[in-house]
Amino acid sequence: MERILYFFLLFLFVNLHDIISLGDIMGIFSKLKKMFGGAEEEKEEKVVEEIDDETLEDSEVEDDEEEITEEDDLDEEVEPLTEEKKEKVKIYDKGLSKSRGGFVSKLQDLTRRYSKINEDYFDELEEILIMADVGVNTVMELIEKLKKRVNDDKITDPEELKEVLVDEMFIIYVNDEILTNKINYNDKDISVILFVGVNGVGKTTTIAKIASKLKKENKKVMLVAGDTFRAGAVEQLREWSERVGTSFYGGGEKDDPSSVLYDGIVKAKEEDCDVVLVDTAGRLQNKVNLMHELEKMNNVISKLVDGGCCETLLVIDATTGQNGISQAKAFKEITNITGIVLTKMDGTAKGGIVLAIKSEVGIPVKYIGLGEKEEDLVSFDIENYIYGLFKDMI
Ligand SMILES: Nc1nc2c(ncn2[C@@H]2O[C@H](COP(=O)(O)OP(=O)(O)O)[C@@H](O)[C@H]2O)c(=O)[nH]1
Ligand SMILES: [Mg+2]
Repeated sequence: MERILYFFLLFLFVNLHDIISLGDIMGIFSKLKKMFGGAEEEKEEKVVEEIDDETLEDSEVEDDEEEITEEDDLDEEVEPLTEEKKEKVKIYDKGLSKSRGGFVSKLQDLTRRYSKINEDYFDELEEILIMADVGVNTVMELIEKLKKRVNDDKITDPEELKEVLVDEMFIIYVNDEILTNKINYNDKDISVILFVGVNGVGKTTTIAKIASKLKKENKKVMLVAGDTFRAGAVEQLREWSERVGTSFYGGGEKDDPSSVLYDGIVKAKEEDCDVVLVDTAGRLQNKVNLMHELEKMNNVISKLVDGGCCETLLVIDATTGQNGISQAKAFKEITNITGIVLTKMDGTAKGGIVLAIKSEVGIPVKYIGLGEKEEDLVSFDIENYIYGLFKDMI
Protein backbone atom coordinates (compact mmCIF):
# COMPACT_ATOMS: atom_id res chain seq x y z
CA MET A 1 0.00 0.00 0.00
CA GLU A 2 2.76 2.36 1.05
CA ARG A 3 4.65 1.54 -2.11
CA ILE A 4 1.62 2.27 -4.28
CA LEU A 5 1.14 5.61 -2.51
CA TYR A 6 4.77 6.52 -3.11
CA PHE A 7 4.54 5.79 -6.78
CA PHE A 8 1.21 7.55 -7.12
CA LEU A 9 2.59 10.71 -5.50
CA LEU A 10 5.68 10.57 -7.59
CA PHE A 11 3.70 10.07 -10.74
CA LEU A 12 1.63 13.14 -10.02
CA PHE A 13 4.18 15.51 -8.64
CA VAL A 14 7.64 14.47 -9.68
CA ASN A 15 8.58 14.32 -13.29
CA LEU A 16 10.47 11.09 -13.02
CA HIS A 17 8.56 8.72 -15.22
CA ASP A 18 11.74 7.32 -16.71
CA ILE A 19 13.09 6.19 -13.39
CA ILE A 20 9.74 4.89 -12.17
CA SER A 21 9.44 2.73 -15.23
CA LEU A 22 12.56 0.90 -14.12
CA GLY A 23 10.50 -0.25 -11.19
CA ASP A 24 13.13 -0.12 -8.49
CA ILE A 25 12.28 1.10 -5.03
CA MET A 26 14.29 4.15 -4.21
CA GLY A 27 13.50 6.91 -1.78
CA ILE A 28 11.98 10.08 -3.12
CA PHE A 29 15.07 12.00 -2.14
CA SER A 30 17.36 9.66 -4.10
CA LYS A 31 15.24 10.33 -7.14
CA LEU A 32 15.52 14.09 -6.62
CA LYS A 33 19.25 13.70 -6.28
CA LYS A 34 19.35 11.89 -9.62
CA MET A 35 17.27 14.61 -11.19
CA PHE A 36 18.99 17.70 -9.79
CA GLY A 37 22.51 16.38 -9.26
CA GLY A 38 23.24 17.32 -12.86
CA ALA A 39 23.26 20.98 -11.88
CA GLU A 40 26.55 20.32 -10.13
CA GLU A 41 28.08 18.17 -12.83
CA GLU A 42 31.76 18.80 -12.09
CA LYS A 43 31.44 17.80 -8.45
CA GLU A 44 29.40 14.75 -9.37
CA GLU A 45 31.87 13.47 -11.98
CA LYS A 46 34.65 13.49 -9.42
CA VAL A 47 32.60 11.46 -6.96
CA VAL A 48 31.71 8.87 -9.60
CA GLU A 49 35.39 8.52 -10.52
CA GLU A 50 36.32 7.96 -6.90
CA ILE A 51 33.64 5.34 -6.44
CA ASP A 52 34.70 3.56 -9.62
CA ASP A 53 38.31 3.39 -8.43
CA GLU A 54 37.28 1.95 -5.09
CA THR A 55 35.08 -0.62 -6.73
CA LEU A 56 37.85 -1.81 -9.01
CA GLU A 57 40.29 -2.09 -6.17
CA ASP A 58 38.05 -3.93 -3.80
CA SER A 59 36.63 -7.20 -5.05
CA GLU A 60 34.51 -7.62 -1.92
CA VAL A 61 32.17 -4.87 -2.96
CA GLU A 62 31.11 -6.46 -6.21
CA ASP A 63 27.47 -5.94 -5.33
CA ASP A 64 28.08 -2.24 -5.00
CA GLU A 65 29.71 -2.21 -8.38
CA GLU A 66 26.60 -3.68 -9.88
CA GLU A 67 24.50 -1.07 -8.12
CA ILE A 68 26.67 1.72 -9.43
CA THR A 69 26.41 0.41 -12.97
CA GLU A 70 22.66 0.33 -12.54
CA GLU A 71 22.67 3.88 -11.29
CA ASP A 72 24.80 4.91 -14.22
CA ASP A 73 22.12 3.45 -16.46
CA LEU A 74 19.59 5.47 -14.51
CA ASP A 75 21.63 8.58 -15.14
CA GLU A 76 21.28 8.02 -18.84
CA GLU A 77 17.51 7.76 -18.43
CA VAL A 78 17.22 11.12 -16.64
CA GLU A 79 16.64 13.97 -19.00
CA PRO A 80 19.40 16.56 -18.68
CA LEU A 81 18.32 19.74 -16.93
CA THR A 82 17.77 22.81 -19.07
CA GLU A 83 19.93 25.86 -18.33
CA GLU A 84 16.89 27.50 -16.72
CA LYS A 85 16.32 24.55 -14.38
CA LYS A 86 20.01 24.38 -13.48
CA GLU A 87 19.87 28.07 -12.60
CA LYS A 88 16.89 27.40 -10.34
CA VAL A 89 18.70 24.58 -8.54
CA LYS A 90 21.60 26.98 -7.90
CA ILE A 91 19.31 29.73 -6.55
CA TYR A 92 17.69 27.28 -4.10
CA ASP A 93 21.12 25.93 -3.21
CA LYS A 94 22.51 29.38 -2.40
CA GLY A 95 19.35 30.67 -0.70
CA LEU A 96 19.05 27.64 1.59
CA SER A 97 22.69 27.55 2.68
CA LYS A 98 21.90 29.15 6.04
CA SER A 99 19.25 26.50 6.73
CA ARG A 100 21.69 23.75 5.74
CA GLY A 101 24.19 25.20 8.21
CA GLY A 102 21.54 25.38 10.94
CA PHE A 103 18.62 22.99 10.79
CA VAL A 104 20.16 20.35 8.54
CA SER A 105 23.54 20.25 10.23
CA LYS A 106 21.76 19.64 13.55
CA LEU A 107 20.04 16.63 11.95
CA GLN A 108 23.37 15.36 10.67
CA ASP A 109 24.91 15.80 14.08
CA LEU A 110 22.04 13.88 15.68
CA THR A 111 22.60 10.97 13.30
CA ARG A 112 26.29 10.92 14.15
CA ARG A 113 25.74 10.98 17.89
CA TYR A 114 23.31 8.06 18.05
CA SER A 115 24.31 4.62 16.88
CA LYS A 116 20.85 3.25 17.70
CA ILE A 117 17.38 4.71 17.42
CA ASN A 118 15.76 5.05 20.83
CA GLU A 119 13.36 7.35 22.74
CA ASP A 120 16.10 9.91 23.43
CA TYR A 121 16.88 10.05 19.74
CA PHE A 122 13.23 10.78 18.95
CA ASP A 123 13.03 13.40 21.72
CA GLU A 124 16.00 15.22 20.27
CA LEU A 125 14.70 14.88 16.73
CA GLU A 126 11.39 16.35 17.85
CA GLU A 127 13.13 19.32 19.41
CA ILE A 128 15.28 19.98 16.33
CA LEU A 129 12.22 19.93 14.07
CA ILE A 130 10.22 22.24 16.34
CA MET A 131 13.15 24.67 16.56
CA ALA A 132 13.31 24.63 12.75
CA ASP A 133 9.79 26.13 12.46
CA VAL A 134 8.28 22.89 11.16
CA GLY A 135 5.26 23.47 13.44
CA VAL A 136 4.28 21.43 16.48
CA ASN A 137 1.38 19.49 14.91
CA THR A 138 3.43 18.61 11.85
CA VAL A 139 6.33 17.48 14.02
CA MET A 140 4.02 15.20 16.05
CA GLU A 141 2.61 13.72 12.85
CA LEU A 142 6.09 13.23 11.44
CA ILE A 143 7.45 11.57 14.60
CA GLU A 144 4.46 9.20 14.71
CA LYS A 145 5.06 8.17 11.11
CA LEU A 146 8.78 7.67 11.69
CA LYS A 147 8.16 5.54 14.78
CA LYS A 148 5.80 3.40 12.76
CA ARG A 149 8.36 3.02 9.97
CA VAL A 150 11.07 2.13 12.50
CA ASN A 151 8.76 -0.51 13.94
CA ASP A 152 7.41 -1.93 10.68
CA ASP A 153 10.71 -1.99 8.80
CA LYS A 154 12.83 -2.87 11.87
CA ILE A 155 15.13 0.11 11.33
CA THR A 156 17.68 0.50 14.12
CA ASP A 157 20.36 2.74 12.62
CA PRO A 158 19.67 6.54 12.50
CA GLU A 159 21.70 6.57 9.28
CA GLU A 160 18.96 4.49 7.64
CA LEU A 161 16.22 6.73 8.94
CA LYS A 162 17.63 9.91 7.35
CA GLU A 163 16.18 9.36 3.94
CA VAL A 164 12.87 8.14 5.37
CA LEU A 165 12.66 11.41 7.31
CA VAL A 166 13.22 13.51 4.19
CA ASP A 167 10.75 11.41 2.20
CA GLU A 168 8.08 11.80 4.88
CA MET A 169 8.58 15.58 4.88
CA PHE A 170 8.03 15.60 1.13
CA ILE A 171 4.90 13.48 1.54
CA ILE A 172 3.53 15.83 4.22
CA TYR A 173 3.87 18.75 1.83
CA VAL A 174 2.45 16.98 -1.18
CA ASN A 175 -0.13 15.02 0.83
CA ASP A 176 -3.06 13.98 -1.34
CA GLU A 177 -3.78 17.39 -2.78
CA ILE A 178 -2.65 19.05 -5.91
CA LEU A 179 -0.84 22.16 -4.75
CA THR A 180 -0.18 24.44 -7.62
CA ASN A 181 2.46 27.12 -7.69
CA LYS A 182 0.93 28.61 -10.83
CA ILE A 183 -0.32 32.19 -10.76
CA ASN A 184 -3.88 32.46 -12.07
CA TYR A 185 -4.10 35.05 -14.77
CA ASN A 186 -7.44 36.32 -16.01
CA ASP A 187 -7.91 35.14 -19.57
CA LYS A 188 -11.09 37.16 -20.13
CA ASP A 189 -10.01 40.55 -18.85
CA ILE A 190 -7.14 42.45 -17.27
CA SER A 191 -5.41 40.47 -14.47
CA VAL A 192 -5.49 42.17 -11.09
CA ILE A 193 -3.28 40.76 -8.32
CA LEU A 194 -3.52 42.03 -4.74
CA PHE A 195 -0.50 41.79 -2.42
CA VAL A 196 -1.27 41.74 1.29
CA GLY A 197 0.85 41.26 4.39
CA VAL A 198 2.16 43.22 7.37
CA ASN A 199 4.79 45.93 7.09
CA GLY A 200 8.34 44.99 6.26
CA VAL A 201 7.67 41.46 4.99
CA GLY A 202 8.68 42.39 1.44
CA LYS A 203 5.45 43.26 -0.40
CA THR A 204 6.74 46.25 -2.33
CA THR A 205 10.00 44.63 -3.39
CA THR A 206 8.16 41.42 -4.33
CA ILE A 207 5.82 43.45 -6.55
CA ALA A 208 8.84 45.03 -8.23
CA LYS A 209 10.49 41.64 -8.79
CA ILE A 210 7.33 40.09 -10.24
CA ALA A 211 6.74 43.18 -12.41
CA SER A 212 10.22 42.80 -13.81
CA LYS A 213 9.65 39.11 -14.60
CA LEU A 214 6.34 39.89 -16.31
CA LYS A 215 7.99 42.61 -18.34
CA LYS A 216 10.51 40.08 -19.60
CA GLU A 217 7.54 37.99 -20.75
CA ASN A 218 6.41 41.04 -22.76
CA LYS A 219 3.46 41.74 -20.50
CA LYS A 220 2.37 45.31 -19.96
CA VAL A 221 2.28 45.96 -16.22
CA MET A 222 0.76 48.66 -14.02
CA LEU A 223 1.71 49.08 -10.35
CA VAL A 224 -0.99 50.57 -8.14
CA ALA A 225 -0.04 52.08 -4.78
CA GLY A 226 -2.82 50.91 -2.50
CA ASP A 227 -0.70 51.38 0.62
CA THR A 228 -1.76 54.95 1.24
CA PHE A 229 -1.44 54.59 4.99
CA ARG A 230 2.30 54.51 5.54
CA ALA A 231 4.28 57.66 4.78
CA GLY A 232 6.57 57.13 1.81
CA ALA A 233 4.95 53.90 0.61
CA VAL A 234 3.46 55.50 -2.52
CA GLU A 235 6.78 57.12 -3.42
CA GLN A 236 8.65 53.84 -2.89
CA LEU A 237 6.42 52.02 -5.35
CA ARG A 238 6.64 54.88 -7.85
CA GLU A 239 10.45 54.62 -7.74
CA TRP A 240 10.27 50.88 -8.35
CA SER A 241 7.95 51.38 -11.32
CA GLU A 242 10.47 53.79 -12.83
CA ARG A 243 13.38 51.43 -12.20
CA VAL A 244 11.59 48.42 -13.68
CA GLY A 245 9.89 50.46 -16.41
CA THR A 246 6.21 49.83 -15.77
CA SER A 247 3.14 52.08 -15.62
CA PHE A 248 2.20 53.45 -12.24
CA TYR A 249 -0.82 54.82 -10.50
CA GLY A 250 -0.83 56.29 -7.00
CA GLY A 251 -3.04 58.73 -5.22
CA GLY A 252 -2.00 60.93 -2.35
CA GLU A 253 -1.13 59.72 1.10
CA LYS A 254 -4.23 58.93 3.24
CA ASP A 255 -6.42 58.65 0.13
CA ASP A 256 -8.98 55.86 0.23
CA PRO A 257 -7.16 52.79 -1.20
CA SER A 258 -10.31 51.63 -3.00
CA SER A 259 -10.70 54.87 -4.90
CA VAL A 260 -7.00 54.81 -5.83
CA LEU A 261 -7.50 51.24 -7.03
CA TYR A 262 -10.59 52.23 -9.04
CA ASP A 263 -8.76 54.99 -10.88
CA GLY A 264 -5.69 52.79 -11.28
CA ILE A 265 -7.61 49.98 -12.98
CA VAL A 266 -9.42 52.46 -15.26
CA LYS A 267 -6.05 53.91 -16.27
CA ALA A 268 -4.53 50.43 -16.74
CA LYS A 269 -7.41 49.51 -19.05
CA GLU A 270 -6.97 52.73 -21.03
CA GLU A 271 -3.28 51.91 -21.43
CA ASP A 272 -4.15 48.37 -22.45
CA CYS A 273 -2.14 46.77 -19.63
CA ASP A 274 -2.17 42.99 -19.12
CA VAL A 275 -1.50 42.86 -15.39
CA VAL A 276 -2.14 45.21 -12.45
CA LEU A 277 -0.10 44.58 -9.30
CA VAL A 278 -1.62 46.23 -6.24
CA ASP A 279 0.32 47.14 -3.11
CA THR A 280 -1.78 47.33 0.07
CA ALA A 281 -1.34 48.47 3.66
CA GLY A 282 -1.12 45.47 5.98
CA ARG A 283 -2.51 46.84 9.19
CA LEU A 284 -3.32 43.62 10.95
CA GLN A 285 -3.58 45.48 14.28
CA ASN A 286 -7.05 46.52 13.24
CA LYS A 287 -8.50 43.39 11.72
CA VAL A 288 -12.04 44.68 11.23
CA ASN A 289 -10.88 47.79 9.36
CA LEU A 290 -8.48 45.79 7.23
CA MET A 291 -11.20 43.28 6.40
CA HIS A 292 -13.55 46.07 5.27
CA GLU A 293 -10.80 47.75 3.28
CA LEU A 294 -9.93 44.53 1.42
CA GLU A 295 -13.63 43.80 0.87
CA LYS A 296 -14.08 47.24 -0.68
CA MET A 297 -11.02 46.73 -2.89
CA ASN A 298 -12.38 43.38 -4.05
CA ASN A 299 -15.73 44.97 -4.84
CA VAL A 300 -14.02 47.64 -6.94
CA ILE A 301 -12.14 44.98 -8.88
CA SER A 302 -15.32 42.92 -9.43
CA LYS A 303 -17.11 46.02 -10.70
CA LEU A 304 -14.42 46.85 -13.26
CA VAL A 305 -13.00 43.45 -14.18
CA ASP A 306 -14.78 40.46 -15.66
CA GLY A 307 -13.97 37.60 -13.28
CA GLY A 308 -12.77 39.94 -10.50
CA CYS A 309 -9.46 39.68 -8.67
CA CYS A 310 -7.43 36.74 -10.01
CA GLU A 311 -5.01 36.34 -7.09
CA THR A 312 -4.61 37.64 -3.56
CA LEU A 313 -1.05 36.85 -2.53
CA LEU A 314 -0.07 36.99 1.12
CA VAL A 315 3.56 37.88 1.69
CA ILE A 316 5.21 36.28 4.75
CA ASP A 317 8.73 36.85 6.06
CA ALA A 318 10.32 33.43 6.68
CA THR A 319 12.57 34.80 9.41
CA THR A 320 9.55 35.52 11.61
CA GLY A 321 8.73 31.81 11.99
CA GLN A 322 5.66 31.08 14.08
CA ASN A 323 4.69 34.74 13.93
CA GLY A 324 4.44 34.46 10.15
CA ILE A 325 2.18 31.43 10.54
CA SER A 326 -0.07 33.43 12.90
CA GLN A 327 -0.23 36.26 10.35
CA ALA A 328 -1.27 33.79 7.66
CA LYS A 329 -4.03 32.40 9.86
CA ALA A 330 -5.28 35.93 10.65
CA PHE A 331 -5.26 37.05 6.99
CA LYS A 332 -7.00 33.87 5.96
CA GLU A 333 -9.87 34.82 8.27
CA ILE A 334 -10.35 38.26 6.80
CA THR A 335 -9.92 37.69 3.07
CA ASN A 336 -9.62 34.99 0.45
CA ILE A 337 -5.87 34.35 0.18
CA THR A 338 -5.04 32.35 -2.95
CA GLY A 339 -1.31 31.99 -2.52
CA ILE A 340 1.68 32.76 -0.33
CA VAL A 341 4.93 34.49 -1.16
CA LEU A 342 7.52 33.37 1.38
CA THR A 343 10.30 35.96 1.47
CA LYS A 344 13.74 36.07 3.13
CA MET A 345 14.18 32.31 3.20
CA ASP A 346 17.89 33.07 2.72
CA GLY A 347 17.88 34.88 6.06
CA THR A 348 16.74 31.99 8.23
CA ALA A 349 18.73 29.00 9.53
CA LYS A 350 15.51 27.16 10.31
CA GLY A 351 14.21 26.01 6.95
CA GLY A 352 11.04 24.23 8.07
CA ILE A 353 8.42 26.96 7.76
CA VAL A 354 7.17 25.67 4.40
CA LEU A 355 5.88 22.52 6.11
CA ALA A 356 4.12 24.52 8.83
CA ILE A 357 2.45 26.69 6.18
CA LYS A 358 1.26 23.58 4.41
CA SER A 359 -0.19 21.83 7.42
CA GLU A 360 -1.29 24.76 9.56
CA VAL A 361 -2.42 27.24 6.92
CA GLY A 362 -3.17 25.05 3.91
CA ILE A 363 -2.51 27.70 1.24
CA PRO A 364 0.01 26.95 -1.51
CA VAL A 365 3.33 28.78 -1.48
CA LYS A 366 3.59 30.23 -4.99
CA TYR A 367 6.84 32.20 -4.78
CA ILE A 368 9.84 31.94 -2.50
CA GLY A 369 12.36 34.71 -1.86
CA LEU A 370 15.89 33.35 -1.62
CA GLY A 371 17.76 36.65 -1.66
CA GLU A 372 17.40 40.35 -2.36
CA LYS A 373 17.97 40.28 -6.11
CA GLU A 374 15.22 39.94 -8.69
CA GLU A 375 16.36 36.50 -9.81
CA ASP A 376 16.27 35.32 -6.20
CA LEU A 377 12.47 35.41 -6.20
CA VAL A 378 11.46 32.14 -7.85
CA SER A 379 8.30 30.13 -8.24
CA PHE A 380 8.07 27.71 -5.33
CA ASP A 381 8.96 24.16 -6.08
CA ILE A 382 8.90 21.52 -3.33
CA GLU A 383 11.39 19.31 -5.18
CA ASN A 384 13.98 22.07 -5.48
CA TYR A 385 13.34 23.04 -1.89
CA ILE A 386 13.76 19.54 -0.44
CA TYR A 387 16.82 18.90 -2.59
CA GLY A 388 18.38 22.28 -1.71
CA LEU A 389 17.91 21.64 1.99
CA PHE A 390 19.01 18.04 2.27
CA LYS A 391 21.48 17.55 -0.57
CA ASP A 392 24.47 17.33 1.78
CA MET A 393 22.73 15.12 4.30
CA ILE A 394 22.00 12.11 2.14
N1 LIG B 1 17.37 38.83 2.12
C1 LIG B 1 16.16 39.06 1.60
N2 LIG B 1 15.59 40.28 1.76
C2 LIG B 1 14.37 40.49 1.21
C3 LIG B 1 13.67 39.48 0.51
N3 LIG B 1 12.49 40.01 0.12
C4 LIG B 1 12.44 41.28 0.56
N4 LIG B 1 13.57 41.60 1.23
C5 LIG B 1 13.92 42.88 1.91
O1 LIG B 1 12.96 43.19 2.90
C6 LIG B 1 12.90 44.60 3.13
C7 LIG B 1 11.46 45.08 3.25
O2 LIG B 1 10.83 44.98 1.99
P1 LIG B 1 9.57 45.85 1.53
O3 LIG B 1 9.23 45.38 0.16
O4 LIG B 1 9.80 47.31 1.69
O5 LIG B 1 8.44 45.37 2.57
P2 LIG B 1 6.92 45.83 2.69
O6 LIG B 1 6.85 46.76 3.88
O7 LIG B 1 6.14 44.59 2.95
O8 LIG B 1 6.52 46.49 1.43
C8 LIG B 1 13.66 45.21 1.97
O9 LIG B 1 14.93 45.64 2.43
C9 LIG B 1 13.84 44.07 0.97
O10 LIG B 1 15.00 44.17 0.18
C10 LIG B 1 14.30 38.18 0.37
O11 LIG B 1 13.77 37.23 -0.20
N5 LIG B 1 15.54 38.03 0.93
MG1 LIG C 1 5.73 48.42 1.14
